[in-house]
Amino acid sequence: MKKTLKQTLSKKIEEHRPRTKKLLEEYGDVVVGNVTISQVIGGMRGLKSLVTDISYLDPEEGIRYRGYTLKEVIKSLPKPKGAEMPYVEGLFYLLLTGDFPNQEEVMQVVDEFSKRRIVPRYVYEVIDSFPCCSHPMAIFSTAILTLNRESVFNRQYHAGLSKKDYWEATYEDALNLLAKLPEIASYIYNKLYRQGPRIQSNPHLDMGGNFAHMMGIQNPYDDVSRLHFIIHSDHESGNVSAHTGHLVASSLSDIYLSISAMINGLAGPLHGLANQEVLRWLQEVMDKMGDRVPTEEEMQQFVWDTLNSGQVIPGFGHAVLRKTDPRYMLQREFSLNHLSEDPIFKYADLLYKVVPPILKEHGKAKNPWPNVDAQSGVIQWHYGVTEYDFYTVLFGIGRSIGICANIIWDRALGYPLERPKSITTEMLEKIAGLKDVVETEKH
Ligand code: NMX
Ligand code: MLT
Repeated sequence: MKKTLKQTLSKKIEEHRPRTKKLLEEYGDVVVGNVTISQVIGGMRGLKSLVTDISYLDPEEGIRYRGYTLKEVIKSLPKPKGAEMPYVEGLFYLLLTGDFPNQEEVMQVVDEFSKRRIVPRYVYEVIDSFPCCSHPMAIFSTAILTLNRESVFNRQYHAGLSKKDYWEATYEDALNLLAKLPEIASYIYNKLYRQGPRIQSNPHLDMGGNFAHMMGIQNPYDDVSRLHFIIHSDHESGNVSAHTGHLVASSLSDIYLSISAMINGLAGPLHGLANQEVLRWLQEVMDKMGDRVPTEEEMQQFVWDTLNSGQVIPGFGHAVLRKTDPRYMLQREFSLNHLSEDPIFKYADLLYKVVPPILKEHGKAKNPWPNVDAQSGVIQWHYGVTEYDFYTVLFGIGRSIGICANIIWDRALGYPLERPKSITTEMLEKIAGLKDVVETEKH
């Protein structure tokens, strides 16, 4: 009998623990890097202060999961019969263990997810009681938060759980939550935008297939969902959502509290909400153009108008990347194969051409190239999900997979409460050698 994911993970954790212990006990004083004033004031850009082995973001190359590029991940993970994109459950296996699962191993995880997918009724009641016009991200975050009473970790912690076993209870919570996210999200979608009878999940389908089924959208929306969840799952640990998840979990808040919090961070327009902003912004051009795709000159003017009014161009730029996001390119490739004739794709294609030179000329953004959010909504729109307020919920399902994997490992390696030190502006001025200036100004 093949080992389960949990058994395989347990072995990996035992093997890894001495590495962290050795670094801490024998090399704890080795300097990793200096911290500059611009990093302290400027959102800690580039400050090496987090550890994760699950993914690494190279500014030029883009993200690697467990050392593999996204192309390699998509090529090497097992796929459902006839599908273009792999099982999302297989990705979870890879993120947790660093190994590509075989067919039998991935089917065990599919089965685990299927068994854990049923959402308690009270969650639906909470969703139903939201006032109208609530943003789907607020509803999604609350629905996840509501599940906190189910936490296995909390129950076991209060019964006296040993620190070395924290990860196992966290693993149970993570699987229980991840299995339910497609159900919760599709319920929110149907409630807000379809008002029809809810489509019940199909226990024989994988995560992506089941999500497409519950959304009531024909294939290849199953592959769209698999691709979307996989490429959004992780982006190393410093981005707002991953960092929030890690930070909240570091106080031993359970998975539900941590993932709900990370969803709130993802819901900001500089982060995940940019995928909704791209479509909202494009709608303005579409409204002006009617049925016509704008000329290059018209689109350039629109981009300049946005910049000149002091707004950012959503879907472009990045805090770490200095090249086109490979997640953008994968979605562009998919779009070229499946929706190249759709006017919405032509709009995105035009932006791909006109925005980078304008941002370069504008001279502010360090990275003028498109990020993941410039293309994801275009694909959703093509398959009928035109309610762009919902797009960040889709990002949130994907991101939860990576963050859950990270939190399980955080617990396994005993990472402590996160607590950096803050200082005052006056202290910074003293460090900068401006002490006298400050004292003079005070008198
Ligand atoms: N349009 C206009 N200005 C921009 C853009 C953009 N797309 N990107 C950066 N800038 C500006 C930025 O606002 C800043 O201006 P100021 O000096 O006046 O504060 C300046 O360029 C330098 O910013 P950077 O160092 O290049 O970028 P930073 O690391 O601060 O921020 C983002 C990164 C992603 C927040 C920024 O590029 C942005 O606002 N992009 C648009 C929103 C977006 O697409 N976010 C999604 C990112 C991916 N995700 O899913 O999270
Ligand atoms: C992400 O996927 O989290 C975004 O690209 C933002 C980031 O990495 O900073």
